[in-house]
Amino acid sequence: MERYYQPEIETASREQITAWQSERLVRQVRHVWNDVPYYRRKMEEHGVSPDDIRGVGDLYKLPFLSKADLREAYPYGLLGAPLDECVRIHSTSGTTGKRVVAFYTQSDIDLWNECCARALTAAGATKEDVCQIAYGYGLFTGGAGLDGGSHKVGCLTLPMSSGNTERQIMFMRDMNATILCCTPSYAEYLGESMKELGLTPEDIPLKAGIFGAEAWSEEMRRDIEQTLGIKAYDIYGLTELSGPGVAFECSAQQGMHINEDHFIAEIIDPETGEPLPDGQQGELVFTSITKRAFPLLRYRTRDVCVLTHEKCSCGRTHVRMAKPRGRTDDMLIIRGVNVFPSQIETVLLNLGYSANYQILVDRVNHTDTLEVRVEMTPEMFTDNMGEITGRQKKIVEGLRSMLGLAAKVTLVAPKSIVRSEGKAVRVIDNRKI
Ligand code: DLL
Repeated sequence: MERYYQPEIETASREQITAWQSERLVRQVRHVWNDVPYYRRKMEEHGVSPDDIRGVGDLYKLPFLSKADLREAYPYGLLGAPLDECVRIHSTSGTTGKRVVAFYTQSDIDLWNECCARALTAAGATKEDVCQIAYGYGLFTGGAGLDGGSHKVGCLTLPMSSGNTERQIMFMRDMNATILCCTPSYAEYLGESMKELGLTPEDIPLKAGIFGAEAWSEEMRRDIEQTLGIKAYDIYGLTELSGPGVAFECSAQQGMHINEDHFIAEIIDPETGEPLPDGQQGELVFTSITKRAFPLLRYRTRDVCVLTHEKCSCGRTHVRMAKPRGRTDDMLIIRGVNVFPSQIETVLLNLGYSANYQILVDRVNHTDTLEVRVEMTPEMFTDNMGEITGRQKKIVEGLRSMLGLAAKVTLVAPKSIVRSEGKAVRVIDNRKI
């Protein structure tokens, strides 16, 4: 019944996985050496040739690729297949500098769809399910990736794209959607809108959600699970490697299994570039070993994460990544203290607030300032100043004990912070301007 559970791959022994990875890595290195002059030059500068790479154990010899390389090589410099063999591009939103454009051959698309199909299957999807896809369609990979996976599993697919929340809820109810795919912040927004319409979890047919594309905390997961009455699964990926489905959660919900037959994962010390062992936090680096059109070797994601090879109760053997804590470039340094937005989110959700907040950073008289604006939920809304001050004080204390920093906290009225239909933008750092 579960067509895209592939136990021969997903529960393979470590020896088998390493053998596949070694064979594919050797082939991929030859491919980029022969077909991607930009990468060949990088390898030559680094003093390494394909003969030096005999297996996964030699991965560390290869140079890293970074976002800066992708910008420099834009648009065709890292292309690994003739353009007439490419059938699609996708692109990141590119808030700073040039966008990243990734190319796909048909076989790259097929493998990507397979990764997304595995993710859906791990969340319980079968061909009996109706899968509502509320990730954006277009250059963003979320819509197209989950759409391809949903077709492979055989679900009835609702290609909604993001936005138009009332229509989402209408289709969800009329078409009996059982699986929802969107960003976690949009899932929260959908839940909030349902409540406003007087709908309870019993009124909606959903059983599971597949949420990713941005960092979200365990507290936010609990919140979404309660509001929508579903099991909420995490999914991870990035445009440069294909899109969603690089890693996905199983029913154990103890980290995301990385599709190791397609990607080799490493954790490195972001300062020194040294590989770190299991359990140590560092920057996630990926090597794609099956992609033809856009084959990236040792690509630095800037995502801060931990890996574990410990046995998973679901039976899958592929290495798991913890929820990314944030990105090295999301990390705020406030008065010398490293702050991840996800830490602030944890404090707020533990105190009963929703994930509708904004972090404002500025510099006044040469000193960094941190302000957190938090929405009151409709239930806690009041104009009693004493009560508001008391609540603000509690949050300030919570933030001080989590971060070791004094923050200004401002409680604002429900629905006064703009909602996101895609990835939420929660940090406004005015120091850079
Ligand atoms: O966000 C691909 C995607 C679409 C993943 C739908 C999951 C679901 P990009 O726009 O290129 O691709 O952004 C990639 O988003 O490096 C992470 O920083 C972040 N990210 C993606 N998934 C997660 C997640 C898509 N589950 C960047 N948790 C990545 C935390 C995530 N961060």
